[in-house]
Amino acid sequence: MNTNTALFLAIVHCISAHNEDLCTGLRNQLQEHCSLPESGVIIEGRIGKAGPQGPPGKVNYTLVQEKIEEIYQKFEVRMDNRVDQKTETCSSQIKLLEKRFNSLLTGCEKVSKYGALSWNGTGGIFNIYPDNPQQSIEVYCDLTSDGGGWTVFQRRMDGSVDFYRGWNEYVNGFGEKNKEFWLGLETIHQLTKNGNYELRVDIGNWEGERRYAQYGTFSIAGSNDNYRLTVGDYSGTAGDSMTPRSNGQQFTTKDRDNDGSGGNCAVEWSGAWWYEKCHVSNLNGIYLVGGTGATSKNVAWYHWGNNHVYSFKFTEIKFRRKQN
Ligand SMILES: [Ca+2]
Repeated sequence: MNTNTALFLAIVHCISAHNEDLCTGLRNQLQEHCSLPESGVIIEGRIGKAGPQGPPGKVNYTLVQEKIEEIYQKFEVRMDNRVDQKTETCSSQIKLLEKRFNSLLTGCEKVSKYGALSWNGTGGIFNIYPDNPQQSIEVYCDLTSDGGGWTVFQRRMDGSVDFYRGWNEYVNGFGEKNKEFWLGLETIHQLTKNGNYELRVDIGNWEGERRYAQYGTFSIAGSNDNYRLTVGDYSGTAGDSMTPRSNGQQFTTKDRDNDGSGGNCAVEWSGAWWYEKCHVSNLNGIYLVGGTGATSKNVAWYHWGNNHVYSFKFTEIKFRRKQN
């Protein structure tokens, strides 16, 4: 029987017995009992009699501190676990998104300037993922010329890089992609071996004029065929100085003679190119500041350059996947 029930029964009894004193006493008790605040409220002062006195003691603050630390550490571990769990879920989701995004960036035809690692106003350096969304290749993309989408594989602009190099360097590439460079025959082959590609050569002279040669047909064979060039279907303003002596030729360097000459055209003309016997273009030749005093060993483009005796200030060679 709880207190409330006992009091209720007592009141019923006192009313039926007409006992005034008992009723008053019970009423007071009931009032006191019912006016008690709800649980959880702190009451100032003591209610009811004090209990028996306990033995004298002292507070062990070290123990209290230890207990608090133990509780806090448990709490910290629980929080860390939750944060770790969340981080793991988030980073795996980010990786998945990255993979999906990368699988879209198969070449310079698919990138936008907002994804550039560095940007110079008309093009920039990008990571592309031609075969595998986890394996990138760093390339320079020209996103402006004739609608953009070009992968640049050669640039001359100031003579800061030596282009008179051997076979392995022409296979693997050299230079810096936002300055003077050669991307590498093997990379060019790998990036163009599937599908149809076109070629563009941009040339600038020392008088500030730019011209171009564009080719609707372009492919480069693999190493087993010494990166033989197929080029054709010319259009442009610079004249066609690729098809006549370079179409159908293997690549030749100073230490690897694959040309149609009795000697080595790369040695003879101080370059590295798809030489026949030998050339009407020599864009990897010696860089001559000012463009004069040339001897065909220079950066030559026969059909614009007053035969061979003009060395150009600027060249860029690039390819793009054809849309159909
Ligand atoms: Ca030869």
